[in-house]
Amino acid sequence: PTGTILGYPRIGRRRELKRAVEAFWAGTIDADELEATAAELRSATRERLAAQGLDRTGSAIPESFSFYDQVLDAAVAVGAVPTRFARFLGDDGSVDLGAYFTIARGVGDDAPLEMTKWFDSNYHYLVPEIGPDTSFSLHAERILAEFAEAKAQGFLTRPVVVGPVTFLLLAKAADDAPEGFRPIDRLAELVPVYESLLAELARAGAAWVQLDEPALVSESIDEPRARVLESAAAAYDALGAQEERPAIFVAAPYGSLDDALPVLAATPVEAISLDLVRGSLPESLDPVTAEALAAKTLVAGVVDGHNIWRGDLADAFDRVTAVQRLSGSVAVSTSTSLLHVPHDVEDEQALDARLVSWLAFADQKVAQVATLARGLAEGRDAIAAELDEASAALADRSAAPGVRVPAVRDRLSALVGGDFDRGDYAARVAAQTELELPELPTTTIGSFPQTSDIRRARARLGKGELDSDGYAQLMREEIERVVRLQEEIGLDVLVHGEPERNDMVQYFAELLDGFAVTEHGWVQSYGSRCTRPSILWGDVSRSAPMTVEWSSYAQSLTEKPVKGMLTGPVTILAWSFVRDDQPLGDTARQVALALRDEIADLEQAGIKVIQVDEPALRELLPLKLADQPAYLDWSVGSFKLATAGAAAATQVHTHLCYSEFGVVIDAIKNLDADVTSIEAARSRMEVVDDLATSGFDHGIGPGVYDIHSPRVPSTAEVQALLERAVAEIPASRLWVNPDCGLKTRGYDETVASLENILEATRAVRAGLDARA
Ligand code: THG
Ligand code: ZN
Repeated sequence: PTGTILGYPRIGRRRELKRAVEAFWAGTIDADELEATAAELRSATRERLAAQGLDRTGSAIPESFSFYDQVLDAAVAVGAVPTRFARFLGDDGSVDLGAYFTIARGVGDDAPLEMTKWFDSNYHYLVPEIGPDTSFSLHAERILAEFAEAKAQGFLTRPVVVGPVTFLLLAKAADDAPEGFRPIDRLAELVPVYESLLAELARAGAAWVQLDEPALVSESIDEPRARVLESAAAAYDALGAQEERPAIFVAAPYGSLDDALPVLAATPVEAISLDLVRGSLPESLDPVTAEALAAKTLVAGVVDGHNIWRGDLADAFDRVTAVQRLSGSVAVSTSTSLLHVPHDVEDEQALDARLVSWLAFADQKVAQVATLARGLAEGRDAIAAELDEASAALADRSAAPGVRVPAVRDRLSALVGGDFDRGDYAARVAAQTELELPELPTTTIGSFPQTSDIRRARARLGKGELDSDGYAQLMREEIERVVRLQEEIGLDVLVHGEPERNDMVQYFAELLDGFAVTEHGWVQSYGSRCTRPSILWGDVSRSAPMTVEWSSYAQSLTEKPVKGMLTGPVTILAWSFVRDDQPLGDTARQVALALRDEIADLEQAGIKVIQVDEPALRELLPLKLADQPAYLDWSVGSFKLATAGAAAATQVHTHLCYSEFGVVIDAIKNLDADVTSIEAARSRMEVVDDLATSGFDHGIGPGVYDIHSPRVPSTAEVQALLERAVAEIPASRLWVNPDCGLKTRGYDETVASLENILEATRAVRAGLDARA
C-alpha cells in the first residue's frame, strides 16, 4: 500500500458506539443490536476511508475497531483473561460481549483490569495481568470475523493487533505471581499463539497484518532496554520464520525507534513504520541495517496523528522523499493511529471558517495521506496544487490576528527569575497562621456532585431556554447549598463546588482568548468515555476574571476560608489540542500569566486559599529520558509562574491525581505549593512513604476516600489511613481530604463519606492531643 493510516477513531462521528455500548450496559439493547451498530460503523468507516483515497483492496485500510480497548482485545485474543473472570467465559474459553465488558468494568468484588495511560496520549488502556500460570490460547474469532466482514463488503483490509512485545511490556504481574516475575518472561510461550493467529489470517486471505509495537519507542517502559530489544528480536525472528502468514507490518508510533530499528531491520518482517512527527530519521545507519531496510517497505508516518493541525504538507512530502533514500519501497502514513483526533472538521459548523482552514481532523488527515501517496506515485507536480494550498493556509495561520499578540509576547519576554519564585516557605507558613486552621485541617478537592439539575440548567443555557441571569441565579443557589452542607459537616477549608464548570479545562478555554471549542470534536478517553479537547490556536490572555464572581459569592456566605479553584497551565495544555508553532513551554507560560492575573483578582476579592490543580503533570512526561529534564523544567516553571505572584499569606494548594508519582516526585516538590493533595486511598497511602523519603517538607493531603468507587469508607477505615499518615508525616503538615473531586459521585455517598472522614479526623486529633 502506498497510502495508509495506523488506525481510525472508532467511537463514531456522533458517538454512535458510545451510545450503543452504554445502551447495552443499561439493558435497553441486546448483544445483536450492539453488534449490528458496530458492524454498521465499521462498514461506514471502510467506505469513508476508500472515499478519502485509501485503496479498497490493497491492505491499506486498517481493521482498527474495538468495542472498548485494543489492549483488552489482544488479551482476549490470546486467552489471557484473569482467572477471577473464568466463570463468565464459554466452555472453550471464548469471551462473549457480556464477559468482555465485565473484564473491562468489573463486577461486585471482582475488580476490572486496571486502567492506565497509553504512551504520551490522552487515551487510557486496560492493563493485562500476566502470571507464571497464565495460559495462552488463540481466540481469533473477532479478528477473523471483521476481516471476513470487510471481504464480503468488497474490501481487502489489514487486521491490526497489539504486538506480543508491547502486550507483555504493558502488562503487569498478576497479584499471585512470585516476587521478581516479569510478564515479558512469558514471551516464548506467547509468540506461538501469535504464530497461529498469523496462520489463520493467511488462510482467511489476509495479505498484511499490522502488529503495533509502540513499547519499542518508549524509554519509560519499566524493563531494561537490552531486554526489550532482545524480546523484539526473538518475537519477530520467530513470527517471520512462520511459513503460512501474511506480510508483517510492525507499527512503532509515538517516537523514534532508535536502537530498536537495527533490531527490527534484522528480522524477516516486511514493513516497519517510522514516526517522523515525534521522531526523526536515523542520522546514520550501519551498513548491515541499511541493506536490510532497503529490502523492506518503510511506512513514513508524516501526518501527525496526535494533533489537529493541517500542518506543512510540503514539508511532509519532503520527509517522505527522504525515506526513499533508505528503501525503494515507501508508503505514506499517519505518525500514530487517528484515535487521538476527532472524526471530521466538516462537522464543525460553528467554528470560525478561517480557523477551520488551518485544521485537519481524522478524515482530513486521511485525505492528506492520499495526496502524499499520489505525489509519491506520480511525482511532486501532480500534487503541487494541494501542497501550495496547505502552505498558503499555514502562512495565513501564522499571520492571522490573535496568533501572535504583541502585548502577550512582550510580557513573556520581560519575565525575570524572581517572577517564578514565591520566596521563603517558613515565612509563608508564619504568614498563613492568620487562617487559624486546626491541626489536621479538613477540605475537599473542589468539585461537588454535578446533579442532573445542574447539567439541565447548563443545557438550557446552551439552547437559549435560560438567560445568563437565570443560570447564574441557579448556580448561586447551588453554591449556597454546597457551602451550608460543608459547614454542617464541619469541614475547615470550604469550596464552592464548581457547579458552573462543564469540565476543568474546557471551562477556562471558553473564557480565555486564544482558544476555540468544538461541537462534535469528541475523542475517546477510555471505554465509552470521551472528552472534547479545546483548540489552543493563538496567544493566550485573559480579558476578564473567570472565577472571581463564584468564589467571592461563596466566601460571602461563610466565615471559613473558601478555596479559589483554578486549573494549572500544564493540565490546560495536556487536555487541549495545542498549537504546534512554538515550544510548549512558551504556550504554558502564556497560560500561567493569565492564571497569575486571576490569582491576583481572587486575592483582591478576599480569597485566602487558592488551589491550582495539575492532575496531568505526569501525563505529558516525554517517553524519551533525554527529553524529560527540559519538560520538567518548563512544566514546573509554568506552575511557579502562575502562583509566585501570590502573597505570602495566601495559601497555595495543588492537587495531582492518577498515581505513579515516583518519576515526578522531585517535580512535585519543586512546585513549591504550600499544600499538595494527592490520590492515595487505593494504594493504602504508599505515596506517603515515597514523599516522606524524598524530603518533601510542605503541607500534604494524601486522599483518604477513593472517589472512583461508590463505596462509603467507614470511620475506622479512614482513621486507620490517617494514623498511618500521622506516623510518617508530622501532624503540623498533614491535611485530610478525599482522593479527588466529587463531581462523579452522588450526594448520599458524598455526605456519608465526608461525615465519616470528619469523625475519623476528630478521633485522630484527640489521640494527638492526648499524646501531646
Ligand atoms: N477533563 C479533560 N480531560 C481529561 C479529564 C478531564 N483527560 C483525562 C481524564 N480526565 C480522563 N477521564 C475522563 C473521565 C470522564 C469522562 C471523560 C474522561 C466522561 N466524559 C463524558 C462521557 O464520555 O460521557 C462526557 C463529558 C461531557 O459531557 O462533557 O465522563 O476531566 N478535559
Ligand atoms: Zn484528582
